[in-house]
Amino acid sequence: MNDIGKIGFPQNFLWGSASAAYQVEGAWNEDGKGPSIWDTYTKNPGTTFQDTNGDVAVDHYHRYQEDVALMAEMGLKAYRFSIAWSRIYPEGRGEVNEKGLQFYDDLINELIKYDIEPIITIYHWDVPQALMESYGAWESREIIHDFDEYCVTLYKRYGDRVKYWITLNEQNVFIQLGYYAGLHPPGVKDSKRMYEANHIANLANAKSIQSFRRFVPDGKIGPSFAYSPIYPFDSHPENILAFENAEELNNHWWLDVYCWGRYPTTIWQYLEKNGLSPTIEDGDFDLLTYGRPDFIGVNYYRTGTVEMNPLSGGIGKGSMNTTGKKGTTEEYGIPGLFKSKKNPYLEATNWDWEIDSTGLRIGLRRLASRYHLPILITENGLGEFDKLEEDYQINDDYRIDYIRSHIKACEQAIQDGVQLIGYCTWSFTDVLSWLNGYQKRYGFVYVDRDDHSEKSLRRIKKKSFYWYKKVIESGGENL
Ligand code: BGP
Repeated sequence: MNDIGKIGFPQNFLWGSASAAYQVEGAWNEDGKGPSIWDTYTKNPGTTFQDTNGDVAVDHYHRYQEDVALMAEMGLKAYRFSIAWSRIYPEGRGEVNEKGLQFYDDLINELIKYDIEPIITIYHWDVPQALMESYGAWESREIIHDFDEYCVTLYKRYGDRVKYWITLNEQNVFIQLGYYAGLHPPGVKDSKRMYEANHIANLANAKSIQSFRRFVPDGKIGPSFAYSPIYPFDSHPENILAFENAEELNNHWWLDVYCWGRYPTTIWQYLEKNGLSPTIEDGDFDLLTYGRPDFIGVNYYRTGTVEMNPLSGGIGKGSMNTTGKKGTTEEYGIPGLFKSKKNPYLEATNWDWEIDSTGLRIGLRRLASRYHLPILITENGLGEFDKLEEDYQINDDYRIDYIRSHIKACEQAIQDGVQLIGYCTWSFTDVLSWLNGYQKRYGFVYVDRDDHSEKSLRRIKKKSFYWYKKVIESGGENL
C-alpha cells in the first residue's frame, strides 16, 4: 500500500505522554499509603538492576505541580498516569484513605487548569501487599470484587472530570513476568498458575468495565496491551506455523478475550492437552462479553520475529538484557510452538529492543481490521542512556529519530483507515525502569538522579522536549 494523499492527524488528537505511579511518585509510605507488592519485592536483594526501587523514584508526589507546569510549557494535550491502589486502599480493601484520593484530585485539577486531558490508568502493576498476603492477589477470585470496589471508588470520585480510563496496564506482561518468568512479583515460575491468574485478571477487567458503564456512562475505557506484532522469520511453512502460534499465543490470547469475550481455539486446545487451561466457572464467559472496551490501548515498543522450535530439545525461557549491554538478550521460546529470532533487517537499542516503526503501522492495521475498535497509543518511546553535557544540554537526537518515525507510522496508519485517538509517549520525565534502574531513560525531561543516589532530582529539558513541543504545536505537521 503506497502513501497517497495526506490526511494528517485529527483536530482533537491527544498528543500525550505517560507514566506509572510506582515509577514516578516516590513517597512510598507517606500520607497513609500502604505498601504494594513492588515496595516489598524490590527490597529483596538481586531482584532489580543495582537493587533500585521506587521509594523516592523521581519524587513526582511532591513535585507534581512543577512537572505539570513543564507539560503545559510543552503544550501536551494529554497525560496518562496511574493511581496507586494502596494509596487509596492501604489494605487493598476496606477503609479508604482520603489523603490518597486527594492527591489524585489535585493532580487532575492541575492538569485541567492547563487544558491537559487526564487519562487514568487504574492498575499499573502495584497490587496492595495486603491482598497478596491475604489471598495471593491475582491468584484468587476474591480480587475481582476488591478490584471492582477500588474502581468504583475512582469512578465516583473522578468520573466527572476524567473521560479516558485504562483498566489494566499490560496484563500480558505483569502476568507472564510475575507467574511464568518469575521476574516480577510474586516471582512465580509456573505455567498453570500463570494461566489461572490470567483468567482471573480477565474477569476483573471485564467486571471493572461493566461497572464503568453505570458510573461513568459518557466516559471511554479500555485495557492497555503490550503489543508486539509477530513476523515469521521467512516463508518456510514451518516458520509460518510458528508465526501463527506466536501471534495467537502472545497477542490474540489476550486481545480476543478483551474484544470478543472468548479465547482463540488452537491455543485453548494446546493448553487443554497440556493440562494448562484455566478453570472456567458458570457465568465467566457472560461476564467476559460485558468487557468489550471502547478502545484498545496499545503500548508499542517493537515487533517480534519467530521461527520453528522443535518439541524435543527446543529453546525455552531465555534471559532478558537488563543492563544495557548490547547483545546480551538470549533467545526464548516454547518448544513445539515457536522461538524468537533476531530480525536481520532491524537495528536495536542497547537493551536489544528492535527499532521498527513500520511494525507499528502493521500492528495498528492488524488490530483495526480484526477488532474494529478505535486505538489509543498509550505508550511508545525509546529507552537509552542519556548524557548530561556540561552546559546542561541533553542531545537525545536518537530519541527524536525514534519518535519521529513512529509518529509517521501513526499518520500512515490513519491513512490506512485506523481510527487513532491519540499518541502517548513513554515517558514525560525520566522514570524508574522496573528491572533496568534509572540508567535506562525515556523522558523528554531529564531527572538528575542515578541508580545510587537521588542527587538533586532537578528537572532539565532535553532536546526532544523542544522538538515534541513543535510537533504538538503543528498538529503533527512539523516532524
Ligand atoms: C512497559 C510498561 C512501562 C514501562 C515501559 C518501558 O512495559 O508499561 O511501565 O516501564 O514498558 O519498559 P522498561 O522500563 O522495561 O524499559
